[in-house]
Amino acid sequence: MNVLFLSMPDFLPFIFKKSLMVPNLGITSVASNLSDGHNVYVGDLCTQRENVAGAVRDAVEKSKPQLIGLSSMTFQYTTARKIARLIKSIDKDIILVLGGYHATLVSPEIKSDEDPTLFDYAGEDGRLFDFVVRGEGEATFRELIDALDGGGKDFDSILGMSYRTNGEWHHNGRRPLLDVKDIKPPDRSRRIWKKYGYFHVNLDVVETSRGCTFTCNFCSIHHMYGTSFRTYDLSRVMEDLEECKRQGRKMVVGFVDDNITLNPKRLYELCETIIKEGHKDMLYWAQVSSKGISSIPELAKIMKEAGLMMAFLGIENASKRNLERLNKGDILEYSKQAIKYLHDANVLVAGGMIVGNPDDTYEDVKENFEFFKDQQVDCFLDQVLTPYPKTGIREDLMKAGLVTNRYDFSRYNGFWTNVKTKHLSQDELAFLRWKLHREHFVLAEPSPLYRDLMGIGYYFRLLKIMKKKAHVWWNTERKVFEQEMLMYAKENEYL
Ligand code: B12
Ligand code: SF4
Repeated sequence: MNVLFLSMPDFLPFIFKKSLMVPNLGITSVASNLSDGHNVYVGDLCTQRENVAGAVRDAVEKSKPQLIGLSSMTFQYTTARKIARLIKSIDKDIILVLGGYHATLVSPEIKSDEDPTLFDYAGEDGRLFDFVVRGEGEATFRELIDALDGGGKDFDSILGMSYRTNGEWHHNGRRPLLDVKDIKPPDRSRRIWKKYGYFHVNLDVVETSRGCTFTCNFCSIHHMYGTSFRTYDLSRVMEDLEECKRQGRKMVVGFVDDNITLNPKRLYELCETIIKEGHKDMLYWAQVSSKGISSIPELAKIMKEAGLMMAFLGIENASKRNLERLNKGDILEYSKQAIKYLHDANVLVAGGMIVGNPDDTYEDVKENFEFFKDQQVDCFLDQVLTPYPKTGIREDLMKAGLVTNRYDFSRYNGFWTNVKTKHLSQDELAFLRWKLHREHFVLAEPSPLYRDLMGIGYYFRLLKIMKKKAHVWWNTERKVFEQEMLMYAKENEYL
């Protein structure tokens, strides 16, 4: 059978279309775990943002698929639906399968009154798609392709799948989590477009574990993995790194684990193995927790030695009240310690910040930006609290009447403001966050570490800062804000 996978082009609107193209590991992994004998093609539409419709047509023409699998997060589903319509207009007989986070959230196991607004099985969504794969896709999708290929229609026994027959949808039971030993490593040679990267740097992604045992109430991963943590053998991780390296050119590898620091001793061992196996010639980034990094003082050092250049640290908030509300626990002191350890080891810190919590005032939001600046966080990843579907925080915010955009999920990416606080309207919050970001990050002096590590890049950044600053010489801040938002609003319109 000819099978094509496509991941969506939508990204964070403030990132230039051509600057950051991250491969989607989900579809590469599912594609690599099919039975032998199929022609499998993997296309990441983030590499084709300039002409998405043309790229889809081209991929369909060249690969002649009988079946196409689309991968989508919630904020990308509007685009996924448009691509599904386009595919059906090219050839109505192509079988369409939806998988990934959005598909997982529309599982019957986690029913909610809002379901038809996410995926309307009885409406157009239900007619466009033929199958929905919920949860981990490797085994479910393999069984589906085998069933279709064998000509059989015995879909009942395929766990984790919803399917349509004679216009009616059936939802099979949930599939238990896979034993990760059964998941074959991703085979990147199936990718049809290869220009991934961050500007001129080549970029790829690798996973060393799945899941997280923490219970932050703004996070969607629990519907995928519960509160479990499964790790791959280090030999499998090394094999995967080897494959990244074989693609040539200097490579930056992102570890996509939810929380690679959950077992700090294992992470230490992973770094030792990277060094021993000669893979420290690649550069790495990873998502880390404050507790994990601060638990072993030497951890950051060995991570740097193994090649880690940037850590995405989940600081989230400077207020203990807000950390409690996010079910994050009292991590403030751990965060300070983790930033210190990472900086001492010369690792850049990209700090996650969530503003727009229910009790936030102007001062509370400002306090967060000041905290990040005081701690010399190198890159601010400030987001507005987003009521992602079926999260605990969505329920809380709905009850409190603080969700201002309930159903336009295309705006659920942390950049757009979909809530208000008890003290700030949606518009005030959006403007405040934009203004403070400019004042404390864009217009601030970069941290000394950033300056050193960026080398010549630092001067490019200075130019960008000056250009941004210049805008407000002939315009009011409010005007510049409105112009920027109008520009960003068009960013994820591809078809
Ligand atoms: C790494 C990562 C990133 C990276 C790389 C993204 C990328 N291109 O892949 C970066 C940092 C860039 C990123 C950014 C964002 N991310 Co992110 N990210 C993740 C993370 C931690 C891991 C994703 C991953 O690679 N997992 C490993 C692979 C193997 O698993 P997978 O992708 O889930 O795929 C499996 C299944 O979903 C399924 N599947 C997936 N696609 C398909 C398709 C078919 C046809 C089938 C059958 C099955 C299938 O099978 C796969 C194998 O089992 C997840 C959390 C998580 N655990 O998944 C969040 C997550 C996906 N991100 C999320 C969000 C919100 C974002 C952002 C919008 C916002 C933000 N504030 O960061 C941006 C959006 C940018 C973008 N377009 O990617 C949310 C999505 C929530 C939702 N309801 O949609 C998640 C779940 C995190 C969370 N805390 O809730 N992200
Ligand atoms: S630590 Fe990260 S991955 Fe784990 S629950 Fe919290 S936000 Fe999700």
